[in-house]
Amino acid sequence: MSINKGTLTLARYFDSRFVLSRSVSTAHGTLKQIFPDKKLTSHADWHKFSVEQPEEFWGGVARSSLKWMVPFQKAMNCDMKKGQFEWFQNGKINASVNCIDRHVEVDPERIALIWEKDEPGTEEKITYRSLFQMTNQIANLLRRHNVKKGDVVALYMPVSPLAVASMLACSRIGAIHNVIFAGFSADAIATRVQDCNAVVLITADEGVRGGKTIPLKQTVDKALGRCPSVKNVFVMRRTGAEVPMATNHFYFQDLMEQEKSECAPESMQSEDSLFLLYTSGSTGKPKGLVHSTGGYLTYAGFTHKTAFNYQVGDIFGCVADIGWVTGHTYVVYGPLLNGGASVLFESTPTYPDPGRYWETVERLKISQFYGAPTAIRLLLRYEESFVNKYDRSSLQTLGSVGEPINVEAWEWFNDLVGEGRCDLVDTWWQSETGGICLTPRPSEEEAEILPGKPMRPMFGIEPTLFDEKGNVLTGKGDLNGSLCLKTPWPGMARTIFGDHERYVNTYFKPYPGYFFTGDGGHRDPKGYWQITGRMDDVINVTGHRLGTAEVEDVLDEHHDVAEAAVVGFPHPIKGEGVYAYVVLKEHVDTEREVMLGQLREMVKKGISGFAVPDHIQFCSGLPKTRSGKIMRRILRQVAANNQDNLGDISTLADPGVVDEIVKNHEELQ
Ligand code: 6R9
Repeated sequence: MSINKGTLTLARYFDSRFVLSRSVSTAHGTLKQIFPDKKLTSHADWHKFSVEQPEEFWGGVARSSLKWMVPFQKAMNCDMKKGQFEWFQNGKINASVNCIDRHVEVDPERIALIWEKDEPGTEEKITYRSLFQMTNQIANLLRRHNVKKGDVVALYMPVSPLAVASMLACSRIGAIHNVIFAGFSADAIATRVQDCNAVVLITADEGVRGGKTIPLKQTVDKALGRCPSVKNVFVMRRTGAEVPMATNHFYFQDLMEQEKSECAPESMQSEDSLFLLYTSGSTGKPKGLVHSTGGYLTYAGFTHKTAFNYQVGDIFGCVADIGWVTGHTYVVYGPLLNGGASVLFESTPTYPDPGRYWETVERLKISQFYGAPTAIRLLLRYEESFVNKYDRSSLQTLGSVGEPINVEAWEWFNDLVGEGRCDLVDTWWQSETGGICLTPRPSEEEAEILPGKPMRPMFGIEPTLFDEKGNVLTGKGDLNGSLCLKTPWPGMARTIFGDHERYVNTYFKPYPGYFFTGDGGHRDPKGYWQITGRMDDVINVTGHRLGTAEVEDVLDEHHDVAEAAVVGFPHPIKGEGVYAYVVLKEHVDTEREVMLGQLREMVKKGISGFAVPDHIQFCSGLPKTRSGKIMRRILRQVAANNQDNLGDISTLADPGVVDEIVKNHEELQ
């Protein structure tokens, strides 16, 4: 039986949820409502329609799912060759109105956010009415401090309702938010703030994670000297710790209280920027990806609803930090656009013990649980009782994101956590794509879901593989190649802040007419998709993207280091670990252990703890081609303990360095 829960009151829905069965084909039900004249029945037909007529498809979705202040005239005007995209031309819209006001009008007491704080059992629930109030107060506060449409506001905050309200407050007044992950170092904050010229920085006295406090304000203070664009700093009280305050630093909540709880929303062009988010690329400097308003919102809301079969009344539990794109799209924008209740998870998977996720599922009655494979791989090492002792009957869909999920982790998640009765969706996407692009659901009701593969394209997405020569791979066999996307979709990033040329060169030049993802892909004879890993010098450590060049740049700064090369290697929990090869200058007599400590500390200070190399190997030279290019392939093989399989090394300028590297590596093990 298929029911439309949107027509039930919340109370009735909660009474009836375990009696009524859910239909996995809700996505198709939604599409039938949007396009009543289309006589399409199969998933394949709907998908074909979405990629062959993207203008009609996305126009219909955007019109029916969002509130427009001025309706758009033309749904799309895109040129994949030039990397130019315009969605919902001349339409005017405000993100905060769509995420909050619409729901306050119909059901102000509905829960919008559940703040799952670090200490279990201390959660706070925030209604749409109170989210509206907080957001409007912050919006007024920002305006009072001269923040204007188009200005950038940087956030360095713990996962919290005030962080969400700050993001939405920016959108209310047309400012662009730039959330910086609250685990990044002062140097990383400074680089990002300098790049985007943020005028305000919002932070907290301290963060709290896993029973420990994190000195956020102190870290910000170390960065501020290098951030002349920042005129004011607002400090949220999270722990109440005493922190130094300069004359332009203000306690956030104190000032908010003095503001009115209504603020007229700015009417934004669909293409105006909603946010910036920095992500690692294959060169040292992180890229500030820019996301649009109308297009991003359309894609965030639609993919959240369809990939997870989200329906009003469900409690959506995405445990990602808001500092990553997953937090933006599936903690904040997706759930709120759909009038949902979203969990803000402040803690860690093992605090106070490895049962934390499942205890939270039981206590909050989470319906969709969305997390990262690295956490699953960590948890599956503990006894099953950490899962079994909690009631998980509220769970309907499980999701995985951030890196490939290996079969063992998939099976543990699916069979033990989900008791084999939930859909487990391995979702592939990127900061660049704005939302999920490959996912087993939506699909035909009862369609098979196989372990460890995102399997199927989202509506509007047309994955394509290329071989090394730049030819499209076709045929029904097993295909491996460079993964590109053919049809434009509204959620894609529009540019790299301040460097449109880098955007075009990175994503649209490698395969003209296609968006290049940077990932390798595999398509099996049944047509199911799988990701084989990055094709560039980006590695994935505990689900965090890290450019090897970023780490190299930091190591190179050490006065005794002549050269460094960093590669990833397979790591049982982190997915990939960081392996650094370091060549010291001549006549360096610093002790090895001291040097190791200094290098590790530099990476922690320069980037963040997760970037610190697991192994640092000193060597007298790096394997290079005659033209001076480092042969990373060899370094990767050695780091992965595959030294017997180095392939052709005849093109090296000095093959002798390889013997030394292999020997030293073996001694390190
Ligand atoms: C959403 C997010 C993007 C990169 C991406 C790919 C890897 C993400 C994956 C996956 C295999 C999945 N990735 N999801 N690999 N299977 N389900 O993670 O964005 O931080 O930008 O990272 O992560 O390599 O290119 P982002």
